[in-house]
Amino acid sequence: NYRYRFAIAGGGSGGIAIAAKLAKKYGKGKVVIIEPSSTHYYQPLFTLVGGGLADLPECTNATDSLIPPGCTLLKDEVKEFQPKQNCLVTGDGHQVHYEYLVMATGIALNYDKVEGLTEALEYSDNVCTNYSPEYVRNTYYYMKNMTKGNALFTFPTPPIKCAGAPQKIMYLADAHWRNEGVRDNINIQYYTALGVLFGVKKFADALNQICDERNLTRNYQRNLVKIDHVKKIATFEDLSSENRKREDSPYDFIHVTPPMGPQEAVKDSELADSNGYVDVDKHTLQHVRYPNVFGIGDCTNTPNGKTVAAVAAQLRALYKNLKASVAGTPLKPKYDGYAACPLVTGNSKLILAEFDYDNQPLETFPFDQSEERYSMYLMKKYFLPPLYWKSLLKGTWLGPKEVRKGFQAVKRQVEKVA
Ligand code: FAD
Ligand code: UQ1
Repeated sequence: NYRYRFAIAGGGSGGIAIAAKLAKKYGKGKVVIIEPSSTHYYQPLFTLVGGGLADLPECTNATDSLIPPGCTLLKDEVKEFQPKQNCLVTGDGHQVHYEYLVMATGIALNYDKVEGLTEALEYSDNVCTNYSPEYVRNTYYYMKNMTKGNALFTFPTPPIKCAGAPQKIMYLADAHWRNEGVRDNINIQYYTALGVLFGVKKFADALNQICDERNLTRNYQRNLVKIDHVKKIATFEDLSSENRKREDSPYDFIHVTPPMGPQEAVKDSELADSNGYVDVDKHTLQHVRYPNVFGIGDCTNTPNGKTVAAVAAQLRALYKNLKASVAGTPLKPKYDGYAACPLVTGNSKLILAEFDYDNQPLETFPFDQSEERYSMYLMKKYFLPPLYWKSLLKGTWLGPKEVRKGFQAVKRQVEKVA
């Protein structure tokens, strides 16, 4: 049995970042991270790996090497949460008692919810997904082999992490096939369970225009339910029809975004809401029933875009509120729902969508971010990965709020002078 002041369930983006902050503040031996995986991935780069613009080692580090000084890693999964007893139980049967618990278990990828998908990813040479490190490299290989026919890109029923990723890879594939001179022989179809291309109108308008110009067909309210990789047929449910009519669509290449859901151990626990996600206040990130439990990242039920960018912004509010909770003072700092989605729209082009809980744009830079820019692509490829490894995971990057404020102040001054 173990006893720690702070237990962190999950050592992904959010778990490591908050552990770093807590260990710095409260000292050695107080924080335990419970994480089963020996490899940690910077998932935002998966899109570029799938597009042949980065390689997997750039997204990869050993979990051991990322554990902040003063923290302990328990290489195990949490099997059971017992919040009434301030305790959790691991897969190996250890009990971990805590004063405070931070939930950071992420979201589960449910490939098995689409009939035939697991087999198709394993055994076919044209069904791919950027969402998992074991498959992401295939995307580019299959893309390179594709010279004619139907190319499909899917988006499942939400919530999912990085809601832009299912279409980013379509833009990269389109660019690749144009470069190869085979684009005229390929029919590109985007199938989304949603009724819109993107949740924030300003950016959706820009993306729709790109799709129109590049002949990328959008099919709305279509949810992938089955893949027959022998016959090469994808089956979709029409969510707009009364009895969810099924439609078959033959493919020669398909990029699938798997359905996602809460982790098993969380879903069945007292920490979950009725949908299975960790039930926290969307502004303070404190659990609504257990005040010594907080949540960060993809595992919670806050209605923000599930991204690393959101994790960074949440870290600011979470850390301050945890400190207040320990000190017995009122919780104040509020998370505004900030999330960012760097929409790669070509080999060296990017629309940087940033927005809040109300799906209103919340842009950092003093220019129109809905325009495709090379500078923003360079930022995604060269600036954000080191920002992640060297700053977010060390607990020192709390999102671009201060940068945004700085630009706004300069803009006001310039306007005054002019
Ligand atoms: P994760 O980083 O996924 O970590 C969760 C951890 O919990 C994992 O290590 C897991 O092993 C562990 N865990 C799970 N169950 C248990 C358990 N029972 N006990 C203990 N540990 C457990 N974000 C952006 O900001 N920009 C992007 O451009 C972007 N692009 C993306 C593209 C792709 C293809 C993908 C897949 C993601 C992308 N994201 C992007 C999203 C981003 O990676 C996630 O939102 C972010 O990593 C969430 O952090 P997290 O800590 O909540 O979860
Ligand atoms: C960000 O902070 C972040 O987390 C480190 C991301 O995830 C990789 C992002 O994609 C973005 C866009 C941000 C926001 C950062 C800036 C400088 C606008």
